[in-house]
Amino acid sequence: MSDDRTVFRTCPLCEATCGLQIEIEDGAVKRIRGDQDDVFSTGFICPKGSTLKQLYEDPDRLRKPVVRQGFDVDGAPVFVEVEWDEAFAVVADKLTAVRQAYGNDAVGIYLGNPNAHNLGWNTHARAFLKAIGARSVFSASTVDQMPRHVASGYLYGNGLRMPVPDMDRSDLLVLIGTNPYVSNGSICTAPGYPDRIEAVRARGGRVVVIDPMRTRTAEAADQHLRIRPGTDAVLLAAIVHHLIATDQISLGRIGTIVDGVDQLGAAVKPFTPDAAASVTGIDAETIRVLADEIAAAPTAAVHGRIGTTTVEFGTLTTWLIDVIAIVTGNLDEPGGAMFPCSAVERVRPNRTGRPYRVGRWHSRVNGNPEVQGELPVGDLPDEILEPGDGQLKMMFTVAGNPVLSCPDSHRMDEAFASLEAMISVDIYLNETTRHADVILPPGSPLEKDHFDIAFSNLSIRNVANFSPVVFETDQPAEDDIIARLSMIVTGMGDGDPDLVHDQLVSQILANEVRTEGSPIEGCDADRLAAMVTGERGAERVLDALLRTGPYGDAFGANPDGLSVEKLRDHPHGIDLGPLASRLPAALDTETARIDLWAGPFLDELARLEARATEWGADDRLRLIGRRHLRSNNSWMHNLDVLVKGQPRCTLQVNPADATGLGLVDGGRAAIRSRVGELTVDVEVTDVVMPGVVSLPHGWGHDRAGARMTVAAANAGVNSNVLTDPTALDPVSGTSVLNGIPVEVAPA
Ligand SMILES: Nc1nc2c(c(=O)[nH]1)N[C@H]1C(S)=C(S)[C@@H](COP(=O)(O)OP(=O)(O)OC[C@H]3O[C@@H](n4cnc5c(=O)[nH]c(N)nc54)[C@H](O)[C@@H]3O)O[C@H]1N2
Ligand SMILES: Nc1nc2c(c(=O)[nH]1)N[C@H]1C(S)=C(S)[C@@H](COP(=O)(O)OP(=O)(O)OC[C@H]3O[C@@H](n4cnc5c(=O)[nH]c(N)nc54)[C@H](O)[C@@H]3O)O[C@H]1N2
Ligand code: SF4
Ligand SMILES: [Mo]
Repeated sequence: MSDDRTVFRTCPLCEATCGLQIEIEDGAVKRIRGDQDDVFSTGFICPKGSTLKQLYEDPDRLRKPVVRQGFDVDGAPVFVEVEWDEAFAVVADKLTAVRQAYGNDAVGIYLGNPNAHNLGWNTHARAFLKAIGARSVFSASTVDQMPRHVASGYLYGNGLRMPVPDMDRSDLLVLIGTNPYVSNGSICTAPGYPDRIEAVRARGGRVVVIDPMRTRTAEAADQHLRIRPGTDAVLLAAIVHHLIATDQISLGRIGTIVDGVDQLGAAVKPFTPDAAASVTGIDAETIRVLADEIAAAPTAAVHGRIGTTTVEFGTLTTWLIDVIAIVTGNLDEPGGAMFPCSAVERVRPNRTGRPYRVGRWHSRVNGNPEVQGELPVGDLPDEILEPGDGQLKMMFTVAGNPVLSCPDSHRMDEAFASLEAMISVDIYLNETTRHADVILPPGSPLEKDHFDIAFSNLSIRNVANFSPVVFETDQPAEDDIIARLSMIVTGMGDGDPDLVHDQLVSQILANEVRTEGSPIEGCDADRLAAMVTGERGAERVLDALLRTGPYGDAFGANPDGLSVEKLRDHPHGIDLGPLASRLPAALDTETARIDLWAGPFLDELARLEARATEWGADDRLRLIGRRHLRSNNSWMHNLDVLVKGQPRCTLQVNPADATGLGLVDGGRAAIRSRVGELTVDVEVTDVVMPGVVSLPHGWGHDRAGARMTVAAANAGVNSNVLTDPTALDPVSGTSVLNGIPVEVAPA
């Protein structure tokens, strides 16, 4: 029987959550296009979206678990395919051996970026993390957005309460250190982001981009300000300074719930626009005019991403962005910075009566504080390699490639190679997973249910969209894999994953029936559990979350409300409307107020002042990163359609610097940082500002023993060989990936 059909689903590859229309002919994907009827993306798609076909078909993608059985004569690991039960038995043996020899503190975990896009991980992570009980949890968050969580924690009492730019209604959009024409946006789920930027201008608004590079986003903006890497906090503090000095503070509706505005003036006093000009490279008058424009615009949204978070003052920078929204009356107002309300969120304020805290424990070797339950990933190599009590001997990695994505890659590689045991949940045998004893491969995206639990909380419209499995497979998805791992870890043996799925559903419902204000408060949880639908574990947990969420059907009490079944009937998604003001109800601070000085920000401003003086006298070349539309961190370089064409892993150098350094376009350069050295192809271009060089991350696919044929043929070099693991934002533990001091010379 031929399998011909058209299906619709949400692309899980980046934060934009585009709707895809997938045509299937004879059981194979014929074509993937943007879904014109998707309620949110209305047909937008980027070149990666259609590659779900190539990813599904990629012969290198693992179809069965593999277990490492020694090394070949060249030292490369040798893997053999095994059945799932056998693979889980090896996991259990390894875990028991390590725990017996060293105790539970010897077990750590690294969580990669695709988890955020994965339904099964989002529904089941809690079970696994609780079971494993590890203090050594590391993730891509500390090479990414951790400053955003920490700033939110202190300001709003909840590290997951993140404002997004309400750009569809903004009169002024200021984008700092983000390049959505390439990345398609981050901590701002907005499919068709480029079109939305153009729409701001088309309706008479203004778009300003602040970036050391003349990016495609900068080219599309009304104004582009080139800034010296790492100095954004100085610029933003100067904006606040000017707003206060010129009496342009206007708190608006939330003025009654904000404390500490009076102290701002003294705190930002040293950061005059004139002082900021010499540090940032942006002249004082331009800074004043930008501040005036933000104050004068009917609505303004300032949004910062990677260029503002992966720097030494990442948390302070993020806090300053929110402070500007607060003091100009743009927080929680249409057209400003607003809080989404996801279909799966628990809406009731969760006031704990306790302030937001970090540092509940510290990394063993370097003593860095825990944040959001994690330790800085820059500390991971030391935690593995440095002997002593609590040394890590076993790691789990789930959807992560830290050997390419995290600082000081050579040492990270050495660390993973030295482990006594390593288990990876991953779809590829790559630079990181080649060190694993067992790789457990979930199916490809087309073989999994999908709902964006994480990104519906970061979305510029409230939308709900469920995507059922397209192709059945006997490869389990993350929910089943994580359930089985949780049982092994808790000593329940290798049981039926349904036990874990059912337990998760029961916990959600039991909690809800006990919670004041829940739509199912006081109901019989067991009776409701029997009403939960879904063929798979993640789907059932999602159903429980949706039905008890802010738009849920409350198991019949609100018959028009959401459930998985209802979403299945709406393959193009359900639009839940524009963002609405949510403060003060959405505050989880102990006082239900916003205290600007909760947290270390006064000290951070003092630290910034001291550093700014040093920066003024420091003219070393600075390395920053860059993304490409056809990339996705380190893991999509195995798809020929995405890597063909000109090699993209080049060091971009400004013509003036090239002349000074004796570099030529197409030549080779040696680039050296405090921790590493690389030889790389040079591209001379004035896209990058003088004094700055740019190299993309996620390359360097030349390690023996990986099985990524296409990537190996387009290896490139790994920029994180140059990243210094000790350079971090001390507040959030986030690595400095932008503004790294380097020396460059002809090779
Ligand atoms: N120098 C520099 N370094 C950077 C950055 C930078 O800008 N500059 N950016 C940083 C950022 S923002 C991030 S998020 C990190 C990313 O850091 P990581 O998340 O560690 O790296 P990725 O390259 O995203 O690797 C993802 C892994 O998940 C696997 N995978 C893909 N899909 C699935 C799936 O469905 N299930 C499972 N189980 N596995 C899957 C892939 O095979 C790969 O092994 O990199 C960071 N590193
Ligand atoms: N095509 C593609 N899309 C992606 C990814 C990908 O790898 N490829 N990765 C995804 C992930 S995991 C994430 S987190 C997002 C990231 O999303 P974005 O943050 O939008 O991604 P980038 O393109 O890295 O943009 C960062 C910008 O900051 C600039 N910058 C560097 N240093 C500084 C600085 O000190 N100050 C300022 N103001 N700017 C600076 C850089 O030049 C760059 O243009 O993208 C996601 N989308
Ligand atoms: S922009 Fe992101 S979500 Fe949209 S098609 Fe491209 S990769 Fe997929
Ligand atoms: Mo990221």
